[in-house]
Amino acid sequence: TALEAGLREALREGQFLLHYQPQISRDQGMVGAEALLRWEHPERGLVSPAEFVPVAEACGLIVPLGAWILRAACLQLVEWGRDAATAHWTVAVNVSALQFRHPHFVEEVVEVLHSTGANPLRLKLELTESLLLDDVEDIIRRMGSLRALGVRFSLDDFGTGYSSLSYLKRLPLDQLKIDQSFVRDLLSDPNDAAIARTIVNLAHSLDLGVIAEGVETPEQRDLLASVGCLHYQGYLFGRPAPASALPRIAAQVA
Ligand code: G
Ligand code: G
Ligand code: MN
Ligand code: NA
Repeated sequence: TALEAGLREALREGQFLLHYQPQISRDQGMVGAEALLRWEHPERGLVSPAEFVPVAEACGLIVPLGAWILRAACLQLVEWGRDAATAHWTVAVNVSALQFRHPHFVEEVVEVLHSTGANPLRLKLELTESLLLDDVEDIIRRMGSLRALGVRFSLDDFGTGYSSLSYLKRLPLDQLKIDQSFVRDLLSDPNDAAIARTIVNLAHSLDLGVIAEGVETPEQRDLLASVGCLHYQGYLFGRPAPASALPRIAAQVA
């Protein structure tokens, strides 16, 4: 298709870039950022990944594109590592299920970490529950290999997918990410508040961290804090933006 050809050209011509959205700890200020892919199209301007990631997945381009994303995010980590004020920041990278189950995924991550010199302890991979539709034993093995290097895992869009509790217990995860659909109406919908509380309690009982996404108001943040969620991401703190926007946000939440 035309979009597919456009994506291949974009990768060749360097039209992709990463934006970063801050991740905030109530007690420690900014602790990292999620990398979010953008396509700077020569005519259309910034194109949302919601529009093209599914196409990149369908045509297999997500594999080389995913490798580019990982490398760019690791180079950013190295950049942050040069400054004492930012050296502790983590970067969270979205990995599509298709990319994760590619036979060379683990080697690819190892190669990118090695060639960029990024600290694996600062790299967090965001996986979605759709991953669990595949061979779970194999997924666990792959996660284990990367975790042995220090790489951490967050389960994105949590609560919207297929997780069974038995899988959750077995996956070597570090964090659950409460989906923004539960945060949006937190103050008006008692069901959402109950779901958020349940996810937080589940995370704590499994000894996992928990972060809420889509936090747009102080009231949402406070309600989340009252049920024990102390990490946040959302427009309240900052929209996805070039890395150069992060220091000012970090100073504001310090
Ligand atoms: O940031 P934004 O709202 O535009 O992201 C839209 C969707 O695209 C989200 O579901 C997000 O997870 C996905 N996405 C953003 N960046 C990446 C990326 O680097 N890799 C993958 N696989 N998906 C991404
Ligand atoms: O699927 P994933 O969770 O990776 O994608 C996150 C998406 O949520 C991105 O498209 C990002 O731009 C968007 N996003 C981030 N913060 C907020 C927020 O506070 N409100 C809303 N509505 N969307 C957000
Ligand atoms: Mn994500
Ligand atoms: Na999400």
